[in-house]
Amino acid sequence: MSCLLIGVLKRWDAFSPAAVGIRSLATVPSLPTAVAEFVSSAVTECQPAKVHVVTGTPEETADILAGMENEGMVKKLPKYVNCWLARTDPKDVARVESKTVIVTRQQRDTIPIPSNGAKSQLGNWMSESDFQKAKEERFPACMTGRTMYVIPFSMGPVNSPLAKFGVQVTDSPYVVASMGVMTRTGMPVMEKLAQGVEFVRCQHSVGKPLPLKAPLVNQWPCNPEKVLISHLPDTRQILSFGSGYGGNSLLGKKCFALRIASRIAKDEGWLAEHMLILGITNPQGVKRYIAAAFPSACGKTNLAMMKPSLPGWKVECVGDDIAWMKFDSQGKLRAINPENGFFGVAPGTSLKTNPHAMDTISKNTIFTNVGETSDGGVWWEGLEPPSPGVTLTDWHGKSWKPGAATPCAHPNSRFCAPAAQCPIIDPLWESDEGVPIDAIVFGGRRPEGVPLVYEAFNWRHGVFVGAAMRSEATAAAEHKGKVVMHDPFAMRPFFGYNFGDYLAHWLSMETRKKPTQLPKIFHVNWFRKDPQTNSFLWPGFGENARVLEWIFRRCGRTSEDEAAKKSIIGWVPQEGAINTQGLGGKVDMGALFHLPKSFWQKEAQELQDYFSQQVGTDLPEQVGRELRALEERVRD
Ligand code: OXD
Ligand code: MN
Repeated sequence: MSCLLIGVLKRWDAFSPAAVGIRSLATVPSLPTAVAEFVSSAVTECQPAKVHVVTGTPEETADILAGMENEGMVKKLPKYVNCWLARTDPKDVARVESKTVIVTRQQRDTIPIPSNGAKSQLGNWMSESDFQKAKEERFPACMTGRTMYVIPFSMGPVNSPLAKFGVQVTDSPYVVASMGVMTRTGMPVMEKLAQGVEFVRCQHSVGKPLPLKAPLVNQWPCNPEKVLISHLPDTRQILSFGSGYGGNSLLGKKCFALRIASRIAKDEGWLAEHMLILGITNPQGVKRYIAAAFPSACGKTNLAMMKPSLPGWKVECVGDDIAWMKFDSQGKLRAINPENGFFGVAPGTSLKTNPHAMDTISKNTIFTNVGETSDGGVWWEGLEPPSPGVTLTDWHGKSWKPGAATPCAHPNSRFCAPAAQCPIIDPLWESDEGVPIDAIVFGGRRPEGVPLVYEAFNWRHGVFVGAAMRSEATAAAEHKGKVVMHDPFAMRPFFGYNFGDYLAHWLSMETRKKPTQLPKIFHVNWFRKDPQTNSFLWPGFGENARVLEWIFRRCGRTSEDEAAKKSIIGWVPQEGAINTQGLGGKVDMGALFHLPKSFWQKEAQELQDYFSQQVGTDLPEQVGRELRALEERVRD
């Protein structure tokens, strides 16, 4: 290929004295040298028809969306301001965990070796030679006829010492528009890159060169048979092929901010976690920040934006999915949200469950695979029925009626909205130094046996509680059915390196702080069910403030007091210590805190089997000791 259109707009002039027009590959170096080298090599491999360096201006985003609208890839939603609807190929609707790999020299750098030839549940390793083969089968000429967009981006506030940088090349304009929401892009990032900061090299293609051999479904290019989401942590590279959807294609999110970042964090002594961050203020005006890890689609966004039911309490949102946390020079754990937007699960989001999210997504939002109303709006399961006379179209684009056998919105349909639009965004959400974390909360969907809340005895026990997390599968990835899966630290699909080393890294945090400053660790379960009726025992949502109040009170306390007593699994609330005023006696607190020994004996056995089969000799001794201590405590 000899000619490329380098769409470098005016704002890049500092880097590109004369960079508009038809250019040869030789003009790519108008970008900072290391970026130009990366782009050149991607161009040579992928052979796009054009290269467009993304500036992130509103005009440019509007042009990109208008281009997609012309092609029928997105639709404007006239009911709202600057909102768009994309329908994907039904074969490209979720993260594909089975095709997500980490490439390292040794398998054990990526995953513990499971015993008895079992398959690892803690990630997929690919050898360097298999990766080379897979790459050569996919990327050469994969962008023929398409535009390669170059997106410089920052994860975290651009000037934060905790921020990290990336450059994503992609042939998907949908990805450009979404990355513009989810990350910080534009001139300040390019200036950092020009100063020579390190950056993660992210290469993405939908894998559908032009001309097409067969018509697209929903104008959504993808190549499901060839999907591969690969990570090279040693060289800080991500190569993603075949999917345009969410965590497979918005490479700043799961691929960078969790998988690659967890490895960088290990190397540099900090933590990259699948956690929301919220600030909570009591009626006296005392504020604490909490980070909380829940598996995908377990209500992190709802909790992060909660409207507390308790009078006088206030929750503010720092982030809903990812936390980067580091002990500062005072020994306090500080967290930033590396993202700039919310890529939230739509179904179940409503004025009742998350009024603040509903406000957030009322403008400048890209919706994907939700239902559409005849008056130009969106709809999904959990929302009020549309007004009389308004009809619905489902996520396939077919007419849909309530009560139909299939859902109107795909269960993993999403909204992608700027975080700054959240009405309760925390005043410090973009603070360079991050917010001080007082408590870390783990949780999952546990229909039986696991109480509403308990507190770990200490940091080491807390690390064990994180390692022991289990949860019912959800639609965020390709898993089917409601099977309870191990999901340690809610990171099972996102570990960037061996889980045993990850645990050792968490344990090592004890030595990085002042003795008094370690956050407390808790476990919550909003999803316990009444075995008789199969209905949830706890109302959840705004009522979860009652649990956060208890957590708030326990911060700074170390032992039994009027709020907490010791149990077989950790500190639990004393009777009456959770404020139930106003719940109207409808909630069976006894059932929510019942701790059947037989359940916990089975749980301990299950954990023993899991650790020995999946983690083996990579399990740190301290975690093994915590398991034996649990076995002791639950023995009859
Ligand atoms: C997400 C996920 O999209 O966890 O946040 O799958
Ligand atoms: Mn997530």
